[in-house]
Amino acid sequence: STISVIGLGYIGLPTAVAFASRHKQVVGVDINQHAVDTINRGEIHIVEPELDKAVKAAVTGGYLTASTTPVEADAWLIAVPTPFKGNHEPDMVYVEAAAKSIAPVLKKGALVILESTSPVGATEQMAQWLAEIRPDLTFPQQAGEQADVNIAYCPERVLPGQVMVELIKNDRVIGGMTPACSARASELYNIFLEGECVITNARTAEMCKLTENSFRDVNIAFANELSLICADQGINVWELIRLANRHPRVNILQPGPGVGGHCIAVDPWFIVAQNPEQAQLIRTAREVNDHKPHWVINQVKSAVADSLTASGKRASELTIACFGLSFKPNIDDLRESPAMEIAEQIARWHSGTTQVVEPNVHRLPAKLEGLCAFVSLEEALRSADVLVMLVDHKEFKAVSGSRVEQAFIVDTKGVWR
Ligand code: SAJ
Repeated sequence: STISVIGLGYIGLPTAVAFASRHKQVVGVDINQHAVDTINRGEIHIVEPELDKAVKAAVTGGYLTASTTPVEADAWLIAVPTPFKGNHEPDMVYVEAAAKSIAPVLKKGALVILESTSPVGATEQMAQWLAEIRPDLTFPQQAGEQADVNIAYCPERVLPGQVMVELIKNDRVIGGMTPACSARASELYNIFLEGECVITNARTAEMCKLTENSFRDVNIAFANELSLICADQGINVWELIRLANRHPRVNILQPGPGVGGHCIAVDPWFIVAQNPEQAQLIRTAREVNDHKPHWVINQVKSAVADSLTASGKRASELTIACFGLSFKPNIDDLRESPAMEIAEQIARWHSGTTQVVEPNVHRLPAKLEGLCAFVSLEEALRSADVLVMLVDHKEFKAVSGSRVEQAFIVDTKGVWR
């Protein structure tokens, strides 16, 4: 039996490889010719620990091939992006395109699984798109348990940086359109899954994915709000959280420069878009987290003012160093990173030098070219007047407090202060 994965990104490619590593025949499909060519050479176009070796083995073993056009398969998994539009409404164009591309090659007995983070009702919508193109087949919305094609929503929930482990170990929510659909989907994932398949319906599974990331967003917003309150009250928020977390039922997350990545900062909006009246807390959490970078920039401006007063320098003679660009520690992923946004805004505002230190990338991202100087950790610590700690990379944590004691510091991660 053949498995086809549509979308060979951060979720689709590791999933394709997981099946291939269990010696299943897998065809990965992506509209990006470069990605397809790279994978067919046994290489990867994204960064994720252990993924390179696994792809190489799957391709050289003959279990994984990539293509830009769908071919026949027994099971399909759709793992394409679901971004939001300008008004924070989910954009389903990629799911729609994926569904419409596989519809012509669907056959009786096929299983179609949607993995992309989606608004409630998306799986039913996808089933509708398939049914419109294939009136010769029956689908669960018409034929229930007797349908020719089984359809389920099974969200991914892997943590970037630990995908290869979490993909196998995490429990999986299986939302079939019928119990038969759920049973087929569970059977498929059990090919590689060590975690458990937990069965529900498609709508609950869709909401479950959105809920998981909204839960995290709300909790991070709580920590970020505390950091603003504590700054105003002259209290060290890191100490405060450490102390509060000694309570057996309190577990506060860590404040930071804001929330980045393409999941936590996006998915809660799907709930808000569908239930604007009810989703008060979820919307406010998004706003609190989105506001944090602007607050940090203002902190930097006042640290700069203090430094100018203390040193008697002119602004153009003053050097600001930003530590970290990625959206979380010890990775090289700069997408939707609040640290990037802060560094860029500071550099545009500041008339002197703005330095950037990012041990996980080799050179300055194009967006910051001509704006910032890309320097080593040592150089920044030696030459900068104002230090802006944005990402708690291990290299930064290793710097002893005494080396940074002299400078003016804005520390969004509580590493140095
Ligand atoms: N962050 C904080 N404080 C914290 C924890 C995180 O400010 O205490 C920030 C991070 O710096 C980062 C952002 O939040 O900017 C998100 O990072 P993350 O590590 O919480 O999550 P992601 O985006 O890498 O992955 C999340 C995970 N979801 C949950 O933990 C509920 C992952 O399991 C999902 O599969 C993934 O989203 C996804 O694809 O939806």
